[in-house]
Amino acid sequence: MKTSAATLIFSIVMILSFNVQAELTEKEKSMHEMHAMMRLMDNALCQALEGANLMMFGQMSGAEKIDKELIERGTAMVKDGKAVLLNTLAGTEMKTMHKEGGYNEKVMHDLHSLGDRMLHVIEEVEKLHGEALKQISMK
Ligand SMILES: [Cu+2]
Repeated sequence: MKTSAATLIFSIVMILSFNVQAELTEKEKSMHEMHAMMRLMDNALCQALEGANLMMFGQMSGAEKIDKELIERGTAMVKDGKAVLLNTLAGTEMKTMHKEGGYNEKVMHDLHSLGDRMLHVIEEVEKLHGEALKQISMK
């Protein structure tokens, strides 16, 4: 009798510990996914800012033939950086994560507000460069 009770208790403990392990693994998995998303967002922001610099340089370097290439390349980099940010924040992967749940709410909230600010930075840089270009062409 004692043996079967011990076996039953052992089985219950094992089942419970497996459940706890599964839950931890799920949380860890979503934390890794969010971390990967943040790396992608960091890279997209750097790319867009570097692109904006190329555009600005192309507008004022005076190397006519290369300027066109700098501006085109810069424009593509800004566009791509913004697209990567938007896709990370609201694309299929993010929608799936939200549907499945199990992630850390605070980290997810912070990730989205960081992403919104990154987009804002890119838009501000674009606006400033646009205004600078207008000032140059008015002279
Ligand atoms: Cu999210």
